Amino acid sequence: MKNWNDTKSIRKDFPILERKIDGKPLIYFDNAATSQKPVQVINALTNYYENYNSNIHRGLHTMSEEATLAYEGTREKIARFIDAPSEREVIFTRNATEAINIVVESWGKHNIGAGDEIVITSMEHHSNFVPWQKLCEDKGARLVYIEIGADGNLDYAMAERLITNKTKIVAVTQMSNVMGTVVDLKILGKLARLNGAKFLVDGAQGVPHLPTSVREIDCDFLVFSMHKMLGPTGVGVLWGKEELLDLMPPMLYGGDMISSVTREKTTVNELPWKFEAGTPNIADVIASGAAIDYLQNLGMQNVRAHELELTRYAMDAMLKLPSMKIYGPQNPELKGGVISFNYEGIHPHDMGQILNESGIAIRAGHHCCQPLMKTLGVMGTARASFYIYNTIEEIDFFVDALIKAEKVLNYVACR
Ligand code: 7TS
Repeated sequence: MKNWNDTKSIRKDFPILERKIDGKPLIYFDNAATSQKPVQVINALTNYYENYNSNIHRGLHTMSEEATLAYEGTREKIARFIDAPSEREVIFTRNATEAINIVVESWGKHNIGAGDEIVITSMEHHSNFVPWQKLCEDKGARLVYIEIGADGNLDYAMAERLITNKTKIVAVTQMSNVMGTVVDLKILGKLARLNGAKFLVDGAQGVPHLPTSVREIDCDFLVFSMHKMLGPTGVGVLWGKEELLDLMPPMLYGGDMISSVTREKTTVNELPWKFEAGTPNIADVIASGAAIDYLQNLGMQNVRAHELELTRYAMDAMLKLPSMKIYGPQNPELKGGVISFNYEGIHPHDMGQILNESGIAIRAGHHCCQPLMKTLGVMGTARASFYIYNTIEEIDFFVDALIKAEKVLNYVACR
C-alpha cells in the first residue's frame, strides 16, 4: 500500500520526473493537459507487447485468452472505480471527446428535435460544447448556457431558471479545466431529473482528482480520459445507464460489434461490445488497469487532500504577488488543483516560455475554452495544474520563478 503522503516514494514511480529541462529539474505543472505515467503503467504496456500480444474476443489460444482477460479486467476495475452498477455499462473509446460524440450521435440525434433545449455551462471544454452546438444546428434545437458568477462559481439560481421541461439534456463539466471550479453535480442532477432531462457529466478533469460515484451523482452518462489519470493516451471511457445504452444504436459498424451477420441482416452485439467496433486499443486499455490500481491504492480522498494542500499553499503565495490575478474561486476548497492566472501586462505565452527556461511546464492559452475566455474578458491565461507527485518545494520554486519572470518580462515590456 502506498502512503499518499509520502510524495518522495510516489515520485520514484515516475521515471520522467528525473528529467532535466536545459539542465534544470523538470517541474511538471501541466497535469490538466495530461498526467505523467508510473512504471507500473509503463510495465503493464511493455509486458503485454513482450509476453502476450494478441487480439481479443476471438482467438482460442492462450495469449488471446490472457489478453481478453486483462482487457475485460480493466473494464471491471473502472466499473468499481466509478461505482457503476455493472461493467456492461463501461465502454472504451479513444478519449472523453469521442465518448461525448457517441452520446450526441447515438442518443442526441434520436432524442433531440426542433425547439428542444440542451443546457451546458459557459465553462465547458470545446469537447463538451462543439458537438452539442453542431447537433443544435442540425436539429433546430437551442443551446442554453448556465453562466458563472463573479466568484467563478456556477450560478445555480440561473440553472434553476434555465433547466425546464424544454430541456432534453444537461451536459456539464465536473471540474473546470481552466479555473478548477468544482460543480455541484447533485443540484444540477436533481434539476435535470425534475424536468425529465438526461444528465451527462464530463469527468475529464473531475474523475482523475475527485472521488466519483455515478450512483451518488445519479447521472445518465459520465465520460473521462485515462491519459489524465496516470494511464496511457488513446483510452477514454463512456459510462451510461444500461437501459439508455441498450436503446442507443452503435456509432460505428463493423467487426466485434455484431452478434450475427447474414447477407440480409446484421444483429448487433450486446453491451458493451456493440459500441466497440473493430480491434480496440488493447495494450493501452490493459495498461489503464494499472493506472486504476495505482489510484485505488492511494485512495481518491487522499489524492484530493494532497491537491487541496498544494492548491491552498500555491494560491496563498501567488496572491501575495503584486499584479497577480487568479481566475475562478478564490477559496481552494471550492476548486481542484488547477490555477489559471495572469500577470498584468504580460502575455500568458511569454509567461509559459520564461517558466520553461526554469524547467517548469505549465500551459498557456485558451485551454480549448474560448467561450469562457470571452466571459473572463481575456485572450488566454497561464495555468498551473497539480497531481499526486507534485510537492510544496516545487511550488516554492515556481513562485520564485514567477517573481523572476515578472521582473524580466516587465523590464522587456518597458523598453
Ligand atoms: N473535457 C474537459 C473538462 C477537459 O479538460 C478536456 C481536456 C476534455 C474534455 C477533452 O479530453 P480529451 O482527452 O478527449 O482530449 N482538457 C485539456 C486541457 O485542459 N488541456 O489539454 C487538454
